[in-house]
Amino acid sequence: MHHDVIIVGAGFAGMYLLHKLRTAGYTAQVLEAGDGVGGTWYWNRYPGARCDVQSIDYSFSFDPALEQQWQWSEKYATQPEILRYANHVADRYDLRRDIRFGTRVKQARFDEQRNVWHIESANGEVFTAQFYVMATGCLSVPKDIDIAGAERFCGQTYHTAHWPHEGVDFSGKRVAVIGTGSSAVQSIPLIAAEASQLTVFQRTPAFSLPAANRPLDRYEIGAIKANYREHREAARHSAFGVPMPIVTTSALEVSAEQRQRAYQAGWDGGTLNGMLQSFGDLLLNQAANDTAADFMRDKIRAIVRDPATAETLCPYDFPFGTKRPCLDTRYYETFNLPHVELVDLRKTPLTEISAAGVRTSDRERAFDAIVFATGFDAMTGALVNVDIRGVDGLALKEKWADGPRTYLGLGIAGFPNMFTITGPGSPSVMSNMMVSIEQHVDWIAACLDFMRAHGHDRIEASSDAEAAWVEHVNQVADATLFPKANSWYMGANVPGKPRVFLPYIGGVGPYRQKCDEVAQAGYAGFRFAAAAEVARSAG
Ligand code: N01
Repeated sequence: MHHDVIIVGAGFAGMYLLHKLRTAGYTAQVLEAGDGVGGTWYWNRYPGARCDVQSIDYSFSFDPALEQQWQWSEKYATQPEILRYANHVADRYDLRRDIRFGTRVKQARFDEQRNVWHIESANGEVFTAQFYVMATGCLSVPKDIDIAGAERFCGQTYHTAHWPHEGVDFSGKRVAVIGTGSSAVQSIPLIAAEASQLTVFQRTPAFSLPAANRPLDRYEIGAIKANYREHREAARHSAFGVPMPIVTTSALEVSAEQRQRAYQAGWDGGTLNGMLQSFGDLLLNQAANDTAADFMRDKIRAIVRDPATAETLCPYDFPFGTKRPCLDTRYYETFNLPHVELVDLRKTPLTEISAAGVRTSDRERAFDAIVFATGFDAMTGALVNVDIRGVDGLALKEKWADGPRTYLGLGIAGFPNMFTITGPGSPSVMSNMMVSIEQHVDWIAACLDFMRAHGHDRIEASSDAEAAWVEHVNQVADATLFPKANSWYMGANVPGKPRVFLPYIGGVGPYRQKCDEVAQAGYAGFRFAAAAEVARSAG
């Protein structure tokens, strides 16, 4: 089956791209491994799963009628509500007729003679298209469980990213949670509410802020909707895709009392970036960052009653904000419950999973269920999991052996007519994904229109433009504290993965401006060709 565009993934990126392209008169087919739309919100159904970007921001802006009609019920929407929204979008724009569910893409190969992508699914179906777009998300491939013996365990095992659709009842069960990132921080309080005993195995403590979640009342929603267009525009030109005042003051140039007040306001505000953006240098200057980290550790000590447990929950070995902070609802408070235990894997490393439970260097603990909240092969995992072959049969996996190389996180030299949405080298996970998704989709659609208008059949990022962009992405990251952390932003959570800062931290607004300038300059840094020229040069 031939289409103008094959899109992989029916999350928010794939859905909006399908809608946008169809409206512009292209034929497009989405291939989706799951049985429903929603991407990350289809898979991550663990208890407590919510978005920690506010609902009013974590939603599409492309259709004013949609944003006026849809009613979010809470400041931070739950996974089921976001999934309902995704399904509403699919129905509203009649997307399902061009989405093939249960179709996992295995291989994609570019045919240079015909200027066409050949895409093969795991069940042997073959599709062809002029353009191939990976809308596969940044956190969609769970990291392999790198703990010996996991297959030996006789009880139930779960991964937060592949939670059973029917839910899990932990009542009366002895439960282990391994990991303390966002997925664990959200699920631990709810699992503790059901389980008879909960043991949390922590290797690296996270910094977590209270979400201060609450229902949205209709007056508040009305006020937002009255001003939605301006709000969206501000988001597009902001640092992280959410409108926020830009503070340039250093944390070190104000008094201790002023700092405390600013941090307290950030803590009380209940947003992911509020505290981080209370001063201009928290992500740039270690001494400034230390003041925020000290504030956070004091908060943990004030909440957690047992001093030894509190100290174990205090992060020390990375600057605040350089591993993604978490937003929680009663996470630290959960460790005050008598049936909740925290195991510090730095003191007693996890040696293996046994038939009965989890063995650490000092002892074995028996469980009925183990929850792996161990994270993802972020940003590149979903891209290299497909065997993608570009010019001269070059494999993407091979090209990226030392880390991903892209031009703007949109195009890759050697892979003509292929785009990535929120790919490595773009703001992606350093932003409100909805804003970045819409920006990439709009940019790609405008690029295809440009090609159609100019009779171009092929587009490819040049190696020079790609090299310059990779250098810029690294320079910007190196000016921050991010490289100090062993984070998934750095690829450091996956054994053997090259240590490279994966997203672009230059800001959503400046990045958008750069992409717009590239487009206005006739897609500077990309090379175009007509099919005839391609065939001649190949021959
Ligand atoms: O994964 P993570 P996540 N033995 O990588 C530990 C987004 N998200 O699924 O740090 C023992 O953050 C690991 O320890 P360490 C969000 O962007 C968003 O929680 O490697 N422990 C860590 O504690 C988030 O950042 C939302 O030492 C092991 C944990 O497992 C991203 O997804 C909600 C281990 C993994 O934490 C990933 O979050 C959820 C081992 N062998 C997620 N291997 C919202 O928007 C790993 N760990 C709300």
